[in-house]
Amino acid sequence: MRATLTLESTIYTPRQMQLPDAPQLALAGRSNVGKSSLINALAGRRTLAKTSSTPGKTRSINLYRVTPGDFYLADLPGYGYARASHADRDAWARLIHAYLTDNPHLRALVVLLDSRLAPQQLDMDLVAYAQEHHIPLLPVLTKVDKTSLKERAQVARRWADILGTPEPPLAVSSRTGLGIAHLWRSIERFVLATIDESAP
Ligand SMILES: Nc1nc2c(ncn2[C@@H]2O[C@H](COP(=O)(O)OP(=O)(O)OP(=O)(O)O)[C@@H](O)[C@H]2O)c(=O)[nH]1
Ligand SMILES: [Mg+2]
Repeated sequence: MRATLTLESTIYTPRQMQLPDAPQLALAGRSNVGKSSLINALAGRRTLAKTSSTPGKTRSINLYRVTPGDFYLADLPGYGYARASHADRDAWARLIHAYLTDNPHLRALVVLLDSRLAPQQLDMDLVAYAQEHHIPLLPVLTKVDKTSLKERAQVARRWADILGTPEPPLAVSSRTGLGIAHLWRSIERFVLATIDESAP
């Protein structure tokens, strides 16, 4: 898909939460897992979303408008970085909770999972949270340029077990572009499913 992404709003607090009246998918995952890099890879641009090798780069919900298609991708701040204070963690939880619940336009949570790591408790907590709130999941294994096929397959199998899905998470690399076209197709499926549901 040839898409243009435009940063439309930046939300730091639940009070700033003015969401567009259009379908949205949100990218969530641990800090440093590669959410902002994935936004750039999807956009085919290097510097649209700010990335950093230091965890905790994205501190706001950044909403990107996708055209054509007229839907939104939200880059969420990452969780679980060691230097975050309790206050930071509370603020993160409140912001994400406010966004994820009470958002009738949220079509799916794209959960980013590091292909180099065994499933982490915080990631499993996020998955459980989404399942409790009936938010559809689109699981993605990131940074697969850093892992062998064998390592990746092992992590993917463990995640398929945890998620209770026959399909393993989608493998992507923002560095090489592997899996990006496939991810676009999956994203489009979630957006189009809405249109079908709302058809008379
Ligand atoms: N090798 C490799 N490195 C990647 C890939 N994606 C991201 N990175 C690197 O991982 C680091 C973190 O990337 P970000 O995209 O900033 O991560 P984030 O999830 O947005 O992090 P927060 O904003 O802190 O939540 C950066 O140094 C990126 O260059 C990838 O596909 N392959
Ligand atoms: Mg980020």
